[in-house]
Amino acid sequence: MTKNNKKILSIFLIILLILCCLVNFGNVANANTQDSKNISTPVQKHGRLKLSGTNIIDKNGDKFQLRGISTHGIAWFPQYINQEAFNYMRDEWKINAVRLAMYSDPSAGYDKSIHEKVKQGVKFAKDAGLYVIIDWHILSDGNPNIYKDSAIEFFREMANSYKNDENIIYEICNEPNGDVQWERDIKPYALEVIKEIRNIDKNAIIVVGTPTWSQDVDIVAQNPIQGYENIMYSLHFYAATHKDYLRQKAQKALNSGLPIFVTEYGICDASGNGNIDEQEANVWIQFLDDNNISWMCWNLSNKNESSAILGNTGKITDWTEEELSQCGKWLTSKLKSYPEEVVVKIKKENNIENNVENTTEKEEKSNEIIENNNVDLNNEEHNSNIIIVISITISFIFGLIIGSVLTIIVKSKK
Ligand code: IDC
Repeated sequence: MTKNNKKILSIFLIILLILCCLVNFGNVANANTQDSKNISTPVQKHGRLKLSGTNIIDKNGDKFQLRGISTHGIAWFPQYINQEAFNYMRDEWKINAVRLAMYSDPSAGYDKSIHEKVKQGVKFAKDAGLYVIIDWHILSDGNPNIYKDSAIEFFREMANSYKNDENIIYEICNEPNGDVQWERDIKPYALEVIKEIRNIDKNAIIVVGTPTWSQDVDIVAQNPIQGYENIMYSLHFYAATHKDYLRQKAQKALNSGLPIFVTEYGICDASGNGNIDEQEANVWIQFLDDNNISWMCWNLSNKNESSAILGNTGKITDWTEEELSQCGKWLTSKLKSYPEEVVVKIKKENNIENNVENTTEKEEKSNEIIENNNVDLNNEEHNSNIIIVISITISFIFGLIIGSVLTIIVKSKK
């Protein structure tokens, strides 16, 4: 072998070695990024929800509590329906659901064209992996039968669009009020609308409003809807107005087996404004947690009223603590106090223990999950170091073999 040939052979070998290493490093790095993209959203983790007794359970059969925020009327505050805001509230505040409040009375902004806004909101919720409540927000139109035909048309359209989605919840009449009774007015309305939805969407949870601005769950419990699965009933409270007597009504309904969903509550008075009662609000949340009742807080807007969670800011996402109202500060700290929605990699799901009964236990379990997760992450780092060392060794041996073969070929040709 000439000196020149030896030189060429050495350079070739070095390049080959570097290439082998690069390919192997590439694979390792790729595997790592894929892994960190594997973060699960609430819907990925919990999948399709259904009812078991008074509890919502997730795809694994575990008790599940939805916690989130309701928009204000989407005709008045459409700007907060945006992807960044939904992602932000999921990541920073740990919500797992949003409620899209579409007032049904034309005097409150209803028009068929607003359906598109709802659909936009549903898409953002889906892309964020959040559950979404589609709320036919009756209020000034206290009897749901007033706009029943529009309601049926609306829910047919929604059900046709979302019958295969796992994150949809239909709320068919926000707050019946005035001269409206369960058996005479609301139940017949609900039976008709539920039939229309169920013709198309066989599974999704449907929430039915209850008399007296969705407070009389105890009355409904005496004669609930039969013949359909996954039907829940709404209970609404405003903590500075509604106190123990309303919890007692709720307890009575629960005792009779009525599944309750707090699709709206405030920590101020029932006008949506006025005094805030944090102490009473905390008692309420404890009651809801103790009974695994899902809850959605009113409202995502910067309106100058105490139920709005934003202060005087024009921002439509990425809010800082200072930009929140008193209600917003209370709510976000409450949401963040739940450990369950800690983002856990999908493959770690099996570590999560099921059916955790109370908050202390919940916290312990969650710390366990975080610890397990940290141990797993450390293991992962350790494993990938081993992989890198093995890769280099294999590349080196591979290079040596090819080098030797080439040397033999070159020598034999001489
Ligand atoms: C309130 C809004 C307020 C608006 C009013 C009338 O906070 O800005 O002017 O509606 O549209 C409910 C209703 C909910 C109310 C809220 C506070 O579901 O629409 O929002 N509230 O009054 N039930 C009890 C209280």
